[in-house]
This record gives sequence, C-alpha cells and structure tokens, in this order.
Amino acid sequence: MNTSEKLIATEQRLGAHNYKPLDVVLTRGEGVYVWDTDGNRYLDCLSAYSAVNQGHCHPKILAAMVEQAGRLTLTSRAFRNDQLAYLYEELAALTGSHKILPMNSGAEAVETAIKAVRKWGYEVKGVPEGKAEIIVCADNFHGRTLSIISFSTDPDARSGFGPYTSGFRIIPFGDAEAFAAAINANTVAALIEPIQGEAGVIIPPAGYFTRIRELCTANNVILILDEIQTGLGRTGKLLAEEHEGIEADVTLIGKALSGGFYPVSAVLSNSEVLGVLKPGQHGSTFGGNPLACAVARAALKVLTEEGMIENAAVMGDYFLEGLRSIRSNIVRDVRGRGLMMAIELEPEAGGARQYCHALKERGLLAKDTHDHTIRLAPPLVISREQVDWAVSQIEKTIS
Ligand code: IF1
Repeated sequence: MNTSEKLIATEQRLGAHNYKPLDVVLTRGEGVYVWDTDGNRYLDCLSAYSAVNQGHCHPKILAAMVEQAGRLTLTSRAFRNDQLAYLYEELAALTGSHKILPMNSGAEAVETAIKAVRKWGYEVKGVPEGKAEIIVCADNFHGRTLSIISFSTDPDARSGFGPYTSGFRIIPFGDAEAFAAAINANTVAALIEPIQGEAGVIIPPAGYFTRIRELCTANNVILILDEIQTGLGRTGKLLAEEHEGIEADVTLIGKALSGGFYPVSAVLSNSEVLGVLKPGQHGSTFGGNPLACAVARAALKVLTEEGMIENAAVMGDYFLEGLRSIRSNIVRDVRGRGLMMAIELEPEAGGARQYCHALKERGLLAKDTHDHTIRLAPPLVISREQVDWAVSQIEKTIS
C-alpha cells in the first residue's frame, strides 16, 4: 500500500462515514492547484465549496495569519481585542452594513440570524410570543444544525434527526407568488440563497428578488440572504444580490471570508435587527477572535485589491461560453453566474460521480451534486489559459 492507500484505509477504519470523498489525498495547495501525496497536480474546481475563492494558501493571507498567530489568537469576548474593530470597519465600508456579528461556521451565522429575527419579531414587529414564522425555500441548503435541517427538504440531511424545530414555512424557490401567498401577520423573515448551490446551481428567474424585496418591505418582513456560498466574489459581484440591484436586510457570509484558512462567518445587518441582541443573549468562544479577524481582514483585502471579483465575472463568462460550446449528447444543461457553474447531465448518462472520477484522472477536481450535476467553482484567481485547459479536459470527458 502506498501512503494515500494507507491514509484512506485508516480514515475508513476510524472515521465516521458521513462523507464519501473521491479517493484523492491532498497534501499541498497553491493558487488554483492542489497536489496529492503521490505528487500529482490537480486544478481545483471546487475551492472547498467556495471557501478558497482567493486561491490556496494565498501568501498575503498566510502572512497575516502567521503574524497574528504569533501575537494573540484568542481572548474570548469577555475582553476586547485590537483586530475586531478594524474588521467591523472594513466590512461595513465594503458592504454598507451598520451592524455586524462575527461567528465561525456558516451554520452558526444562519442560526444567529434566525435567533435575531425571531427576537425582532416579538420585540419590534409585535408578533405574539412563540408564533414567529420564517419563510424558506424547498431544496435549500443552509447548514447542518438541528434547526437548519428542520426546514431542509433533503431526506438525507433531515430524516432521523427529529424532533424538529418548528416555525418555518417552505415554499418553492423562484416563485414570487408562492412567496406572497405564504406571508401572514406572524411572518418575521425570509431566508433565501441568491442562487441555490447544493440544489445544483439553480438561478431564479430575473425579477424574482426584486419582487421578494418589494413584498418583504411592504409586509415588514426581514429579508435574509444566505450569501455564504454566493458571496465574496463567487458570482462576479461582491454579493450576488447586486445582480438584481437589491439589498437584503440581513446578509450572511462565511467560507471565503477567511480565504479558507480558518472558519470565520458573519451576520451583516442594519441596527434594528441585530440591535435586539443584548449582552448575554448570544455569543461564541471563538467568534470575533483576533486570529479570525486578522485572517478575514487579509482575505477581504486581497479579494478586492487583486481584482478577483472582476476576474470572476470575466472568467465566469468565458468558462460558461467554453462549456456551452462542448458538443455532447449527455449534457442536459449548462448554467452559472460568475465562477459558480454547473453541468447537468442527462439521467441516461449514469450519474455525475463517474464523470467527476474521470475528471480527477485527468487532473481536474470537481464535485457531483444530486446525482446528475457536476458543480464547477474554481478559485477566483483562475486565468484564461487555465480555463481553456479545464474546458478541454471536460470536453474530452463528456463528449
Ligand atoms: C457540507 C453543499 C456547498 C452553504 C450555504 C450555509 C452553509 C453552506 C449556502 C453552511 C455550506 C457546504 C457545507 C458542506 C457542503 C456544502 C455545500 F454541497 F451542501 F451545497 F457549499 F455547496 N449556507 N455548504 O452552502 O456553512 O456551516 O458548513 O460553514 O458537507 O456540509 P458551514
């Protein structure tokens, strides 16, 4: 057995089997590339589910992390640290938000938003205690905690984990009239992904979010956009909401907020919603720690200063054009926005996973989702030549 076979065997023996990864054991990353323990190089077209937007091991984020790690890593929020204020300032300047709450994982940001809008509902909107409702969409993905999976429509994510948290109303994604019909006097918020990632990169019809925004404003409903995957440049804009020219009341970011170095998430909001949380009512040991803040500051800086968002827009268009030019009788649809892309295969093709395996053999890492869809999301630093190479490998694999 070589090293990777040994490591895989140990994982199989000792680890919980809650994942079924491709059998590639990675040991090093740089920019758009990662290397396995046998020295093979791969173009990463997953970017750790869009957490590595800035490219693997970005030297400036690395330097910020190492510098801060040698100085101060964690104080808890019982005391203050000298990095948090700067992160607040920089995030506020970038996004226009007035209040920020730092957490660690994406799911924690979602949970935080749910808690805040419920409390807002009772204290500000005047919803009777215990009656708050939040509208969510079918086929959503917002994380793995109990409250979040309580409103999942994916049986794998939800089944067997009850009893569930109540207070969620599920409607179809992309259907503004269903949304209008679901609002009632107890509706405190709507929680929506701008583009559904796990569902297979589902882009709602044009005008959908404009209408959702109008309905939320008219009915005093908080619009929460989960930009944990779509945010921070992935779709060719800082936030995906910009594609429709709307503004959420609460925006959730995570993943690429640290460039993949560390779990950092945040709830961005106006003063009214996050203002309901008073000392002692919410928190986290690691949320807002100085190491996380220093890493996030560097991750945001390189994202904007190095033109990664613009590159995602240009390379996303170019990549999609390349994918659409592939002649193949097993492709049902090619879709995407910026560098968040998917190839949906015909059901007769026999499943996307075998194609992801074949792509791996050609040196390209991608992830299947929902049986028939290959998801593509390379780091935002990808070049034209690298897109050309990726498209040619994909063409050889599926045509
Ligand atoms: C897993 C998918 C991606 C997210 C959105 C919140 C979270 C996520 C829109 C939670 C997380 C991940 C987690 C990962 C698989 C994955 C995923 F395949 F499920 F759909 F990215 F595409 N909101 N997405 O996409 O963030 O708590 O994980 O930090 O295996 O669970 P987290």
